[in-house]
Amino acid sequence: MHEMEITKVHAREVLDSRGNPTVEASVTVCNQYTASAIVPSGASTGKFEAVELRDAMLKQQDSVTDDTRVVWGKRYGGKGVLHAVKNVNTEISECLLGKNGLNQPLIDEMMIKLDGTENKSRLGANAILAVSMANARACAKALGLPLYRYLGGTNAKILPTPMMNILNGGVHAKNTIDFQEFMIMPVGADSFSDALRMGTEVYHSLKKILAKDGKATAVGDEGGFAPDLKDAFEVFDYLERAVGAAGYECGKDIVFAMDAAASELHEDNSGMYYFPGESEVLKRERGIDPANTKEGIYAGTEDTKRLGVIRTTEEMITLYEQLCNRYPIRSIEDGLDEEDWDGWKELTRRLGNRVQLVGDDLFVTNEKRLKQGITLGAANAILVKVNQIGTLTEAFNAVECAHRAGYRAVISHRSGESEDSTIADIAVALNAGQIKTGAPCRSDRVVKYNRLLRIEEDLSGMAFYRSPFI
Ligand code: 2PG
Ligand code: MG
Repeated sequence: MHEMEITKVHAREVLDSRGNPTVEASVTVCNQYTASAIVPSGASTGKFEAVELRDAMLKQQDSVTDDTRVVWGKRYGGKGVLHAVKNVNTEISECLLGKNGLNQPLIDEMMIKLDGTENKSRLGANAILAVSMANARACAKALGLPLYRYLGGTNAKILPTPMMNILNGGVHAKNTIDFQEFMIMPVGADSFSDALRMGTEVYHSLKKILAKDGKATAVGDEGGFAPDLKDAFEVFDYLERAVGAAGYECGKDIVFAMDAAASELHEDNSGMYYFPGESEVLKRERGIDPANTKEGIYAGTEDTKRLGVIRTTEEMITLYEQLCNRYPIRSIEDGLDEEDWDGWKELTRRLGNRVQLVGDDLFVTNEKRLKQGITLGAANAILVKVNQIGTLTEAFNAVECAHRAGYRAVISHRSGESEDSTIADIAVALNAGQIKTGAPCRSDRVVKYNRLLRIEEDLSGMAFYRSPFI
């Protein structure tokens, strides 16, 4: 069976975990096997990501009537994806009907060419990726193979170490924590199911400790708790307590990871990093109502003339060194801004031999940017988010490029997710060894963990789990 003719391509608008519209595509091969995939969506999106087409972006030259443009532009506050859906149901469908779905790289390339732009801004990366994923799923189904096996072949067997984001901050929560994600990695587990259990036990013990201290236990976008805490040191103190209370040893059973998402803190005009949460805590500690505060009345830095915790690149690197000296942090993602290449070089020089430094907004799953980083010696790992680049083939190429250069690859969700669990299969297919998919809370996160449990069972004793840091 060397041909899987694509006989139908269809898309629809569905909702993601934040209640925002997103694209779901269904692909049918051989008139018989239909599978669907849903595209995720980020909040702390990198400047260099492929374009997620939203209806508010409709232009005069786009092939819809003026009336439609107005109506679509208003739905869901402009966040509708009817234009991307239309692109799938017209141009993309016409282009792919009759083609061999088994030839995934060719299918992806045809869509890239059809789009014709550098960043998939004409048809939308959301339109293209939905079809790319649904096509792979349909072919796997037709062959009677689980997706991880279809994508990865016979050697796909490494179950990833989860990076579980149990404390949320930054743009994923409305609290005073400036860094976006604080994660635990159960590296001491013997299997994925064990790792998931350990991480989940720590999650529950953290909830108890926060509640006991009178802190909020409501959760952020990725299911982690989102209390008001002072700074990253206080967060890691809580994580250490939670690990201990759950009966585990920090640094041995469980290590820490964080995503600073520093591009969100970076100010292009000053070139520095502004910490609004830490600044807010400072104001509260001085007993002054921030609402009645005019910028500049407190002691800020001379450059900015306002109260605030502001750090230079050098100060950011020093902060990471201090954190890594104090806590068992093994991975830092987006420690610096997506355009601060010199800073990244210095960060890698100072911490790269003992900490995994992951480029997310820096690389945007884009082989070209990754190659630039490899040449410069910036970071030593890449975060892989399929919707940052827009096709499975390009995401896989980025992972292969990373591995060739001795960089690690972490397969990742977005903060806006759905019931789609494709990334769990991708992590195993590519033997990536690490997955970042939120807290063990909220079905949009848990669906990936549960899928990995099923894959582990499916591999019946051949599944392989080990710490990525040994
Ligand atoms: C990140 C992601 C996922 P977002 O920054 O790594 O955790 O967040 O999807 O909002 O970009
Ligand atoms: Mg990130």
